[in-house]
Amino acid sequence: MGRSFLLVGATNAGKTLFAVNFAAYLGARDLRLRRLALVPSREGAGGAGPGAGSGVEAVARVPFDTARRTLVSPEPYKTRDLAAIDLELSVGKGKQGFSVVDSAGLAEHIHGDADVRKGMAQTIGALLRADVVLHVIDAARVGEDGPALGLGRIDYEVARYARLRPQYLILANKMDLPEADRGLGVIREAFGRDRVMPVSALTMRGFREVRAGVRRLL
Ligand SMILES: Nc1nc2c(ncn2[C@@H]2O[C@H](COP(=O)(O)OP(=O)(O)O)[C@@H](O)[C@H]2O)c(=O)[nH]1
Ligand SMILES: [Mg+2]
Repeated sequence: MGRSFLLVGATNAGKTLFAVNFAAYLGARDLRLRRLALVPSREGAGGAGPGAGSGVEAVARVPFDTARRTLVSPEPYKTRDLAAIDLELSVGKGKQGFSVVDSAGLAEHIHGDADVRKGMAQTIGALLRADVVLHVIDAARVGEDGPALGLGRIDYEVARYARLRPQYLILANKMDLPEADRGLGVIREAFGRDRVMPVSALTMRGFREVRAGVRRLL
């Protein structure tokens, strides 16, 4: 079954675009998507995958173009529930499977829509179980808003939970945008230089380093 890598972070940080383009980068033919139902894990460990006992709603194979068009959106809360993408990487002579789990974005306020609230609760549940947490932060927004406002309380909360997991990496995303360099500095200052990887989900910058990081953690 392999380990689960949970993508988590504020809404609009680029989690879904990262998931889709990283799968494409690893050479997958299409997106093998398992939508995970809102069923809590029975075992309570081993990630958010069905191996952990959570219910599976549906399995779909989605072409990358369709996924980018329909799943990625500037409008918040497009992703409302957990979706696992099954992937594999060559390791030595063989292949090792793993999954990248995309999650509903988190926000500070209590959202009016019950489905969105449920999605957030599910994300927090997954955060407490993930083998590896990939915390996605929009570095361009952090750069624009500056140190005081750029990092939302949500990112500090995610970091607090994520530090409890065995592995925790931060993807400083949108490095293709002009303000992102400054944002990267702020993020490193706040969360430590070692775990922060600069990436662009759009241009795939930094994907080689992420792949190397993932391979070490399989
Ligand atoms: N310029 C740029 N835009 C990005 C990048 N990653 C995501 N976006 C855009 O940011 C918006 C939110 O992306 P999405 O993946 O849906 O964010 P999510 O809510 O975290 O899943 C979309 O309009 C994406 O096209 C990136 O690396 N660079
Ligand atoms: Mg999303």
